[in-house]
Amino acid sequence: MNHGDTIAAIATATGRGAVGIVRVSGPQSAFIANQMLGCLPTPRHATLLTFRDAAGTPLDEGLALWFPAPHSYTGEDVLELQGHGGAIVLQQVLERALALGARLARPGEFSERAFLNGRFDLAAAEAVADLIDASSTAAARAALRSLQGEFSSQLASLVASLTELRVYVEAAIDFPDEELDLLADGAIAERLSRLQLRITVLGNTARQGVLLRDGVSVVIAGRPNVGKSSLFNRLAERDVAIVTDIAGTTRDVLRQSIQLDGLPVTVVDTAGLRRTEDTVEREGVRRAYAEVAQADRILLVVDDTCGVGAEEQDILAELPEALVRTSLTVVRNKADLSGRPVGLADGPLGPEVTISAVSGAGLTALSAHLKAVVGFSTPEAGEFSARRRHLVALQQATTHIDTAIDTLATRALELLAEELRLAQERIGEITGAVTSDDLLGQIFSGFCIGK
Ligand SMILES: Nc1nc2c(ncn2[C@@H]2O[C@H](COP(=O)(O)OP(=O)(O)O)[C@@H](O)[C@H]2O)c(=O)[nH]1
Ligand SMILES: [Mg+2]
Repeated sequence: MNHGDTIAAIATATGRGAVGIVRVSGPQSAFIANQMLGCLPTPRHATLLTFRDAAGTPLDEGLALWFPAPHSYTGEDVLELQGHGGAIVLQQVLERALALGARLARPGEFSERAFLNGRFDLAAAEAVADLIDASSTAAARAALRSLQGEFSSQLASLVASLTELRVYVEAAIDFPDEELDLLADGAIAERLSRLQLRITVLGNTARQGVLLRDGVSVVIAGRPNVGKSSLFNRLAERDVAIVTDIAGTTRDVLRQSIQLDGLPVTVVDTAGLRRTEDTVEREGVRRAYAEVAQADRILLVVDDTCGVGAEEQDILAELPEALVRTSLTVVRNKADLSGRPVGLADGPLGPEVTISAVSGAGLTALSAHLKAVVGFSTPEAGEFSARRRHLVALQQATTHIDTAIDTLATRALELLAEELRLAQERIGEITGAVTSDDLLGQIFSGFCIGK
């Protein structure tokens, strides 16, 4: 694909640095190189050259790299100028490239061109950004695997299976006389459920990738003085929040980013939930409820020497029922006083973890529980990064396959074909690849139509 214009940008981070890189991509790149460097550098070799302005005055000296199309990141002619990493010097080099006919690149435009030129698919392009934004080693490793095609290759194999199935079904529709009785031997049903299983497995791995990328938020809530801030400090592994035996100590919302075996978690400490006349504390309570409503997981801390009482029931009554049912863990704190054994148990409101925020007992069980409830397993080989939109698309694809399985019973081949097409389209949305022309090509080349 040919994008008429040439783009340029400073590719390194702003600020002082040992080196700074200006990147140019597009048809004008060779002209820009010749004008600035006085020559076109040998392809893919680092050449030490002087970068000059229009009058021939040196702007900087550094390595010039010339990547002729299509063997470059974008698939176009690319010039990379590695000079000194100063704001002014880089700006001058960039402006020279712009004066020579390039325009300033939009964010992500080099990667966008790489995708449009088929250098990688959409999922891999997204992984480029995820690798740069990775907030943990595990997340970075997963993004690199996606970038290298771990996710894409599995999607491609799903699409191949779907296409193959569609070829059969569409042929049966078009040539009923050929007696391609697909339904008789149950082969289609079996292939559909195998496919369904593969999408589900892929979705589960993708979910890990989403968790690694986005993390989860855990909000600590409860009435005053039960030990919320003490637990918060434990999880943060330092004294962030003020702990006293005075009710109403915490009024602001406090946040801390932590990691549980590579899972990024934002832990939120909140004001004790109670009715109060104090204006400041009341605002704290309002904010606390707002945080709880957005939490991936709520830790309702109770003082285990008192247990779950009327105050806790009042708090629960304020929360959406669905949230309580799906996202609540009761944390029984002060086990050192109550004498209850620490660890995970089932309770009337859902899971309960008994801990002592003061001694740290039960904290390991609490982290293990948190990882388990959000569906996070310790990163292992085969992991790749993914985004929520991928999960949504995979989920929609399974819905279409489900419907396809249902239509088998009615022998409505057109409906079956349509559901398969929609499932493939959803997966194609992940990779950015599917067009109906592709499919037609596949069908005609795979089947002997004239027969
Ligand atoms: N014995 C004991 N005391 C605790 C424990 N956790 C918190 N406390 C005490 O309970 C009081 C209130 O703690 P704090 O963390 O400020 O509670 P918050 O109001 O819920 O944030 C403080 O005096 C803490 O030292 C615990 O596990 N055991
Ligand atoms: Mg507190």
